[in-house]
Amino acid sequence: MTEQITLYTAKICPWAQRVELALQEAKVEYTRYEIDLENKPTWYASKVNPASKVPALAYGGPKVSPDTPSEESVKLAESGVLLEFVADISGLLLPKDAVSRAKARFFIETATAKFSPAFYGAVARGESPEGILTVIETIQALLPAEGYAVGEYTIADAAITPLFARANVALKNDIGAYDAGEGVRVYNILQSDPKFARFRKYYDDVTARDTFKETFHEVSSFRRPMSSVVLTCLRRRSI
Ligand SMILES: N[C@@H](CCC(=O)N[C@@H](CS)C(=O)NCC(=O)O)C(=O)O
Repeated sequence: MTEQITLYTAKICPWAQRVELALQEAKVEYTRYEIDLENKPTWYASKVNPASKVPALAYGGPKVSPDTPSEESVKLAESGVLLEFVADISGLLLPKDAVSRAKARFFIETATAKFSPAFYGAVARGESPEGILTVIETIQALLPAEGYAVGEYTIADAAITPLFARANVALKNDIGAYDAGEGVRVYNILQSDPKFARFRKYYDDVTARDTFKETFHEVSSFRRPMSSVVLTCLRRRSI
C-alpha cells in the first residue's frame, strides 16, 4: 500500500477507536493526529471534516504535517464508512464469502443501533442500566458459539469493542446519571450471572488483543464527572 493515511482521532472517542483498531489489525501504516475535542483547531472543519468530528482520514496526496492537510488528499469521515474503507484497502477484516460478510455488517448495524442508545440513556439520561443488560443479551445471541462476532476477527469486532469497553468502565466505577450503586450492581450481574458467560468470553477475547490495549485509553475516556465531550461521544446521531 503506497498511499499515505492520516487519521484524525481522539483517545476519548469510541467511534475513533473503531478505526484505529481496524487500521492496526490490518497492519495499515498511518499517522495519528490527536484532536482536542474541547478546543478543536480552526483548520479542522474547513480542511478535514466539515462535520468537525473525529474520526476522519486524509488519504493519499503528499506526506505533509497533519496540521496543514494537503488539498490533494481525499478526506473521509464516519466510523462505519472508515471501517469498510480499511477492509477495502487492506483486503482484510471481512470474511471472503458473501454470507459471512453480510453477517458482519448485520452485526455492526444491530449491535450499534441497540447498544449506543441503551448506554447513552443510562449514563447521560439516568435510565436504568438494566437496559444495557437487555441489549447485551440480544447482541450475545448474535455471537457464534466461540470466536469473534463472525468467527474470525473482522470490522464487526472493531465496531463494538470500543462501546463495550466504555460501558465496562462506566458501570464498574458507577459513573453515570443513573441512581448511585446501579452501575456497580449491573456490572456485578454481568460479571457473575451464567446468562452472560458467552458475552464475558467474547469481551475477554476482544480486549486481550494488543491492538485493543494500544488504542484504549481508560483514563482519557472517563473522568468524573463525565464531561460533555464524553456524553457527546456516546450519543449516536448517525453512523
Ligand atoms: N457518527 C460519527 C460520530 C462521531 C462523533 O460523534 N465523534 C465525536 C467524538 S466521540 C466528535 O467528534 N464530537 C465533536 C463535536 O461534535 O463537536 C462516527 O461514527 O464517526
